[in-house]
Amino acid sequence: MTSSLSTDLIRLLSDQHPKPSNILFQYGTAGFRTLGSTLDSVLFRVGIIAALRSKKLDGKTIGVMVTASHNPEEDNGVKLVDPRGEMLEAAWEGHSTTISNAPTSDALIEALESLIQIAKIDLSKPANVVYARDTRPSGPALVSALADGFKALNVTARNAGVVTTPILHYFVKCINTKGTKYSYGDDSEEGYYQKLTTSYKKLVAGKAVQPALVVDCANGVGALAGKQLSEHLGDTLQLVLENTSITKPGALNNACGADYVKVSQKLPPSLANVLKPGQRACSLDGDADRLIYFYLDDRGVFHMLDGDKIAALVAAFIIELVKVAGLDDQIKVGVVQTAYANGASTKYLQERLPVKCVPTGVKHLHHAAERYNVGVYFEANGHGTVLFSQPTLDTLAEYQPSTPAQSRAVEHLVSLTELINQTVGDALSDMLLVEVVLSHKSYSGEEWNSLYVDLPNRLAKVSVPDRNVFKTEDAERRLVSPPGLQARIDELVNRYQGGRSFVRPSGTEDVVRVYAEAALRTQADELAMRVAGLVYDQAGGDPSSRPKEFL
Ligand code: NG1
Ligand code: ZN
Repeated sequence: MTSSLSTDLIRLLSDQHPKPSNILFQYGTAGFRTLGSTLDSVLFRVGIIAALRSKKLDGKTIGVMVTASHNPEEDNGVKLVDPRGEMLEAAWEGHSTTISNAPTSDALIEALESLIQIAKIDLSKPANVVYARDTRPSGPALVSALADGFKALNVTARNAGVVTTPILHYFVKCINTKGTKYSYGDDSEEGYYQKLTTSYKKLVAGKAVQPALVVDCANGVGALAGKQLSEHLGDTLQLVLENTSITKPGALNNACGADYVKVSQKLPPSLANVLKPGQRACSLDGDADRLIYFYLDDRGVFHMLDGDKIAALVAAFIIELVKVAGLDDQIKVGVVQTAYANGASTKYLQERLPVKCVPTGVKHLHHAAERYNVGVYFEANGHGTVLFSQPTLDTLAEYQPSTPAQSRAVEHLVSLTELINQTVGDALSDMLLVEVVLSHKSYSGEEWNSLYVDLPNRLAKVSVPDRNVFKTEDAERRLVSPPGLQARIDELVNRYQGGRSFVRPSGTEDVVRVYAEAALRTQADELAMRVAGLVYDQAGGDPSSRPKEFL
């Protein structure tokens, strides 16, 4: 192992992956994400950054996932996964942004040398990386640019192929805990499906088999994973996999998938002749880390069960098990949400357990959830999971139940810790979790939906010249910049019954997002459009091209 960079090799390879001069890259809430055709240099550089991150952490395995999740097919992206299977440490987001923007190969080498100094990286340490991609057409070329980055730093890299984002996170945690007392599982796809389905089967043993579940795979990698999961489930749960065209150009996330359902609040048209009234269905997103449920009622009216409804369902179930187990003094359950959580869900949950609101972005939710014994975190868009703290896992392992009912409840809690992905939101794991609860409670979609009634809401996007002028506080619920805009939003909100609205710059797209809710559907829509109009004008949008719907 050398203790300095092989600058000649880096320069040679970097010259094959030049940075486009007109683009400024940014490592945002979910890594780099933009048009796939512009990302070649970023992928090469991320290969090097992953190597340095691994060296910094004494050769622990770092994950790299190539995906743009729910975004359109022509987009792509890349994010790094830290050794415990979690999102990259915040300081390295900044390092990654700096390195991705070095204009030339020489500037790149200079930026790398500066990071090595600042972060005190010992280059003689080994570098280990595991990487994967989703089904996007731009994936293979981007992965080969990534591999050139690995070559530049002599990385031991394992290609995990085409898998879901949460499976990649699972691999990272398995590899880094192998052979320790915290061993998380077998680092193979088979190991993942076995872990999920074995715990699922334990949890539903003795319960009536649920009617078939329709799964919208968003024409993405979830189609591959769904098929494997279905085979492992056997007849314990029948999955009807829809939108599985992973090679059809333009199909990914197009009029289907979790984001389509959540944002449009509609049934994917492709399911119109598939879904029967009363039947349960769910949509995954393009990399299968988001999950939204829905059903049609007897009159054929569409009802959506989003991340907030999943959080409410799951939190209540876990609290009940903890109580039956006789552990309610020792194990406290809490929920973490973002400002996008429906106001009705927040009210419902706050009446029952501690609830915390944090800024958008998985890392914020994950870290806040870690502070509870059992932390349930879900974004309204369907991304989320449940974290069990190590002391809670120890409590469950050591507990001596005094009755058969207590013993069964503890076994169920232990099985839940195996079923639920502890690294990141996982649509397939979450789907089995929901199915477990529905089966235990004998709930139909309609009964689950009646836990509380969602306030009508609308999410809108506004394109502005510079979204970075929008700055927020109070977990993104209020704007501090541009000055004066928040007061004008407040003034509008006050005119609507049950009104709430907030504005923040997106961390994954070049837009500003506007959210609004109100007591009535028409009012929520109107409030969202009026706030969007204010944002457009304040941000210096051209009056002649002001979107019609903002008028
Ligand atoms: P941005 O683009 O920062 O709003 C979106 C989602 C986040 C999160 C990330 C990562 C909304 C409103 N925002 O972030 O919750 O999922 O993408 O994919 O859903
Ligand atoms: Zn996703």
